Amino acid sequence: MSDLVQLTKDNDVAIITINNPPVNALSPGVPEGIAEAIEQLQKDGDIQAAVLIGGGRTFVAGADIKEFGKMTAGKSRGPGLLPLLLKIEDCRKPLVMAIHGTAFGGGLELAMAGHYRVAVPNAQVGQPEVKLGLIPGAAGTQRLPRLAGVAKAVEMCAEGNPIKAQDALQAGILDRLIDGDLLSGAVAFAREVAGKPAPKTCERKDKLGAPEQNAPIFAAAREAARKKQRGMMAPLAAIDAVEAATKLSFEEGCQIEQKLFLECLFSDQSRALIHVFFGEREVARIPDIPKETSVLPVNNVAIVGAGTMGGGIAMVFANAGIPVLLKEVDRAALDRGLANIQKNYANSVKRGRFTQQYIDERLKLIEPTLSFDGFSGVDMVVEAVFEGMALKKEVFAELDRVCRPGTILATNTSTLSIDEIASATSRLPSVIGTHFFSPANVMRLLEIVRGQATSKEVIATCMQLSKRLGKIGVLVGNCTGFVGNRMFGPYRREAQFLVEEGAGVEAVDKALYDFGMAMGPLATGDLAGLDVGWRIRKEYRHLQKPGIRQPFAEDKLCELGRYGQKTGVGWYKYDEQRRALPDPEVTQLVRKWAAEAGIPQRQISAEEIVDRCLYALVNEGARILEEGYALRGGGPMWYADTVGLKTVYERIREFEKRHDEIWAPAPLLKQLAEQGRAFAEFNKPRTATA
Ligand code: 3H9
Repeated sequence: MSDLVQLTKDNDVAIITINNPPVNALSPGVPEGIAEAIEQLQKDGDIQAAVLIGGGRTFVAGADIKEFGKMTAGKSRGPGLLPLLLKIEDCRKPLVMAIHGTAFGGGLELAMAGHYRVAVPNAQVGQPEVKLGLIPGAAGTQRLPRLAGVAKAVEMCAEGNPIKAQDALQAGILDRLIDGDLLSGAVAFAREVAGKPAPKTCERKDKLGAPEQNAPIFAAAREAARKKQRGMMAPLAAIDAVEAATKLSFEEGCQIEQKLFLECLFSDQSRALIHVFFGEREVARIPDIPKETSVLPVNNVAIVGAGTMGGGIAMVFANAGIPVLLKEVDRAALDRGLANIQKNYANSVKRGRFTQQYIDERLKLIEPTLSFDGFSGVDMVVEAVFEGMALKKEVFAELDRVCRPGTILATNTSTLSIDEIASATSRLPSVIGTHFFSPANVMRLLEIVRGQATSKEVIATCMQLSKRLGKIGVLVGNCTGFVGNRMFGPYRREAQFLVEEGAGVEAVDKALYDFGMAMGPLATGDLAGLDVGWRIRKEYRHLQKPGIRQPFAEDKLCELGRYGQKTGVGWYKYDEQRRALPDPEVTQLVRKWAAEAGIPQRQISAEEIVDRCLYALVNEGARILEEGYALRGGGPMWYADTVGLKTVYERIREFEKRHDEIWAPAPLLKQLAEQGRAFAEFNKPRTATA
């Protein structure tokens, strides 16, 4: 038998254990090992029943995602799960699936092919394939509705969110929860059912519902998928596959599922989402900071500044169960900050994201203060005051005085030099950037900015902390705007230029929304606050090269007090529910300013809008990669690779001819395009980040 699967005996019960760390994925060798174990236990006259369990931290977290790339490249025919699952279901001796950790994707499909399922209370089950642009491909869409009913199966397969063991028990996916030792509980359960006929999930029909009951479920799910997972093909395919389960035989339903699974597997969407899955894990790998690097404890934190960012960051820590001391300079600002936090939490309760009890517990973790008293007792400070170097240095000098040695001193600056901020302290190795994106309690990206002298322990701690906070921590180098805002700058610059050249505000946003962005760039500016960029531009105005075109519309909107959502007007005007409405006044103003600046007005196509905004991102991204401020390329670089770098390069050259040196192609882009290569192949010795 393969090393990945072991067969042992507890008297009359066979125990199959999968040992494929870290998550017992169904990699090559695992399905074969399970099949062999089933054959052996069938032949063994002493065996009356069997248990299948995962070794280590979890049951089976799914098919091996690495195999999908091999399948699309024609190098693998896939894990061959369907025949294995039929073999399990046909086994004459009852087979009990014992679940701890996560039974996800192929893991849940495996479990559902067993005759019974038991789990520890903190286990989770789910069909998360849609998050990879896929649908369950081993009869999950056929067995799940048979166990849990159509509505639950549609929800789980189309949305991809896991459910807890207790809910799974209620839904009929599990047969029993086991308190205490899972294996002993599962073996005892197996003895209870030994000798009885083994129920087959595929033969059940009692939960498949009637067409008139099912039709509204499918219709509502399709509508929700079109809205919430806009443009994604997998959720709709998952709904189609579950619908097939209600209309066709099990075998025919499986065939439909296979066809849809393969369509999704060979799509660009799934390729991109699988890239994201591994990318989000790859970011944890930093060449000069090995996994074993020691980390510092972070059991409590202090935050300086209770504005939009400080308040959001306080919520992030509180949500992770970490007590927060939240400091402001005066009572009014502190009260405003706390009121905002309460309002945000109240909204989450309204939307059903959190319960009132959860919120009450979080709020207890946030202790407001007007002084630095208590800062000597915290493990980490996050500074989130206004974006100005003089102020930041003042705060850090004070932190240096009041914090005990070893406290991590982090700044939430979005653009300023970490090294210069650190120079206000006597402890350069403890200073780091932790740049949260607005709204901090929602956005998943957390840039961790490495200063020249930041210690490896402090970096490793912040990287680990980001996971605890539910963020994707990405280590970046200390350049102006770091990586996120440095790329975002040219993207939003082009959005403004386009409006100044005659494109409508809504036309710019719509083009990028239709492309697939969650929001258009101008609406995003309104959400984050136009004054943030305005303040930063003022700080850096002295660095601007004379004679280079600069966007002016947002600065002028800010001069009129139009900061975006927070003032009720920005690029758009906002109603009570913060819904954006077109504002003809903005159009008139921009046309007037453009005339004053002598900018000729013209019709601009959606294609040009998308190309200019996205290729501005790509061009800047190429510079950042080449300069070593990012360790690896991200989403825009992946997109450029899919378009083909030669095409991207040529289009950028066109823009350069029309708009001058701001569009000069990045040397790395030019080089890769000429060599017929892609950003994914670029692997440069690291400088600023490692
Ligand atoms: C599927 O099953 C299709 C089926 O219908 C069948 C079709 C025929 N494969 O996230 P972590 C790696 S599709 C390969 O840091 P955590 C991961 O890359 C699949 N590798 O830990 C990482 O590697 P490294 C459906 C996988 O504790 C390491 O394991 N299943 C897989 O925060 C640890 O992962 C899913 O979509 C995998 N399936 O979270 C589940 N899963 O250390 C995807 C993980 O080298 N996985 N790895 O960076 C997850 O959601 C989380 O990993 C999990 C653990 C919750 C399991």
